[in-house]
Amino acid sequence: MIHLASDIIAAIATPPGRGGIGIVRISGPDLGSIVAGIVGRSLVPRAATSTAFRGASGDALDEGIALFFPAPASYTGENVLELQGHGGPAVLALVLQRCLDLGARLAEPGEFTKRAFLNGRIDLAQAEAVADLISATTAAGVRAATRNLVGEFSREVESLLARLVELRMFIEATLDFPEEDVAFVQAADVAGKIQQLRQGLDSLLGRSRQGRLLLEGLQVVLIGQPNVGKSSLLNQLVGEDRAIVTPIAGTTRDAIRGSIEIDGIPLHIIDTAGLRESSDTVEQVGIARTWAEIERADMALVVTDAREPRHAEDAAIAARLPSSLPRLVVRNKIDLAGVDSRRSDLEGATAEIWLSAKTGIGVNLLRRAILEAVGAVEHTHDTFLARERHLRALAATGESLALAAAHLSPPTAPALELCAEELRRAHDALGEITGAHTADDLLGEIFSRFCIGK
Ligand SMILES: Nc1nc2c(ncn2[C@@H]2O[C@H](COP(=O)(O)OP(=O)(O)O)[C@@H](O)[C@H]2O)c(=O)[nH]1
Ligand SMILES: [Mg+2]
Repeated sequence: MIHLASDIIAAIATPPGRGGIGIVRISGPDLGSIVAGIVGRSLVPRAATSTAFRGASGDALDEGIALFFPAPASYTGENVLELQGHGGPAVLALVLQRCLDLGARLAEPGEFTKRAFLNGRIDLAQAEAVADLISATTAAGVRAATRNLVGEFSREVESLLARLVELRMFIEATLDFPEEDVAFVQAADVAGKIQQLRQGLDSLLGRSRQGRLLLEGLQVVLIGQPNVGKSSLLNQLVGEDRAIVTPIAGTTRDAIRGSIEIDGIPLHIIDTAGLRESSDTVEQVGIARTWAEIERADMALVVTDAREPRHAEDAAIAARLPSSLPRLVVRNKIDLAGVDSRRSDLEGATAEIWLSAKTGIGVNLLRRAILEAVGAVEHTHDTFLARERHLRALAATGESLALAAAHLSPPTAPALELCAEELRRAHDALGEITGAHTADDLLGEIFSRFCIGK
């Protein structure tokens, strides 16, 4: 697929501000006039040429390295020129303006990468990985984005697609022989093959969900009765006094956030107003916010006082949490209760961590338990940095495959038509990830979130 853009785009590719080096990047079908106007001589492909960058009157605007990458072996697949000069905003603006005067236009955000996609240099999931790699804030996030960028995620998607296409071809072909179809389909174990596809898809979905955590982090909400030590625990986890701690119940009203990283996984810890019946209007608003935070959270830490581990109010709070929300019970203030953090029980759905938010004893156990509870421990090495869009597409594919399978038990002739239709839907949904079938508006949406120059 060769997409020929007719115009030349240019942008400053390095971040704004002052730096040792600043790069203006230019891409288009024919850069002859730009090279001639700025460099004044032809460039050897992919060789660094030390040169002045010249303005309209021949005066040097800057000097640096010019690099020419002829199509199609360039980032965009078009002819690309990189002018690597000095990293000052004013000098870069002059060089960029010179490119515009010579016929280029200012690139839109993500337009270089969009051209790379349209020219078949990378697929859509890889294009998104470019943006994710740039915005990754942790080492684990970078590794996961890079795996997408080099196409590992796309290869897994493509391999599932290939198996799906094969199944579709088989079923569509069988439909042309209505006499034989049912027996045929049974003999070929289509149901078994759909089942295998679903397993492959589930595995990919699991690893992709995990990868998303690496990029965006996990929302962990601290909840419990007033005064059990939620704010103290936030401060202890974050390592600084973020939230106000007092012996007065009802101190925390606004949800307070602190971000930390455990083993490369970003966690956003949210301290909330303690849950109790209150006649104080401000506290009531705070408690309403607590419930709103619980709705958005990936996991809850139910903080309790270790001196009263069987408090009825704690059980009532836990019972009001959404049943699907993963949680850990924290028994705080063990320094006052006279118990040991070794009492912690990390197994099972009722995992309990005994700690002291004040002294810090047992808090490391909590860090580990959080990662384990969200399954982040075993997966950090083969995850993919999936976006919401990918997760939705994978989930939609899975739903269609489940319906396709359901139509096969038993495989009657009309049901086979329905099965074929569901497989077609699954194919569409899965194809969206790498952009095999992608509507233009989706492309606009994806690339507009890039920075200019990418
Ligand atoms: N001794 C001791 N006191 C604690 C501990 N955690 C919290 N506190 C105290 O308990 C009171 C309430 O703590 P705070 O963090 O404000 O509780 P919150 O209302 O749940 O946010 C404060 O006086 C804290 O110093 C702990 O582990 N040990
Ligand atoms: Mg508090």
